[in-house]
Amino acid sequence: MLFIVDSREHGEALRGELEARGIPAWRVELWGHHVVVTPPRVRVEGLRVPVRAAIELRTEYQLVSREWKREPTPVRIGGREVREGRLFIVAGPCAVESEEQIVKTARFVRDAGADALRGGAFKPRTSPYTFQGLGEAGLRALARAREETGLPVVTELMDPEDMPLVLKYADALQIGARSMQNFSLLKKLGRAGKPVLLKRGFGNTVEEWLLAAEYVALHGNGDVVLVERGIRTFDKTLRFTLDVGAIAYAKRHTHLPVLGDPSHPAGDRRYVIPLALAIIAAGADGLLVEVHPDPDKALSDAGQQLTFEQFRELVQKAREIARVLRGG
Ligand SMILES: [Mn+2]
Repeated sequence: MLFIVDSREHGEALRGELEARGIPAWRVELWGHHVVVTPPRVRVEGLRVPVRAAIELRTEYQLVSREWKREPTPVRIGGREVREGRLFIVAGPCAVESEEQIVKTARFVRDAGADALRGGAFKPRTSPYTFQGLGEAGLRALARAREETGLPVVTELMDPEDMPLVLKYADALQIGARSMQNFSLLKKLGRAGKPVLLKRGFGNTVEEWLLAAEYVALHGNGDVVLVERGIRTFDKTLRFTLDVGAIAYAKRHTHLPVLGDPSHPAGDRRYVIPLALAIIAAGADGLLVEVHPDPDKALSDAGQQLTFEQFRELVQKAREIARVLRGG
């Protein structure tokens, strides 16, 4: 149940009243609303505190539902905005490998039309023997690339203990597929004070993904961008199966911006552009895509990172598709 109230004071009073009745309640200030939240399907009658609206949702996720907040939520990253009706493109290498590599990539993707720079400094790798990322040196290189280009920086946070360090350098925190249900991490993100790009786990349902976003919002951070990046299915032709239906569904059922990552489901750079166009056609607000100055020599995900030339082609086609479908 969601209660919209007029002020922080009314919110506190209502939370107190609910808790006195044995009903767990959270008070949050999100998207310009004072909201008190209880678990779904709780029946409350005869409240003393004045409420502007009491909203019963049909879904387990409540705050992120579009059922009560019809207008889409824009999310600011650095000086830019991810929002409905305009493509937001985050581009950069899978991993930061050197300052030279990240600055070179940042310059190119900015000139080609990217809105933000991505690059991993802490890499979740399947094998413990492969490149694990440069750590803080990688974060410093990202900050250098931001200085050079003005592009805001998006990078993955894996370990909750690294949050203060990553926050020092990043404009937005990416939560990887493997961390999507790290609930203690999700709760901490509520107090991060910076936007979160929440990737869907490759073994997770859409509802689990939206409930992960609900965790972050319920703990105080409404700046969440959902990212579909492919799931595991019986089919092994491409690396993962891009779930375009999940994008259309998330756009309809939540008010949060939705991006798609065409690189990880493709696993092969020849398929990245077609998947990117499908992501946009399905209604996503933008892309998170891997680009490398010399992909064959990349230290991670070599096969799927786009060349500079391919990225230029992608941006052109992506903007054309967006224009045809929604005029922007
Ligand atoms: Mn990667």
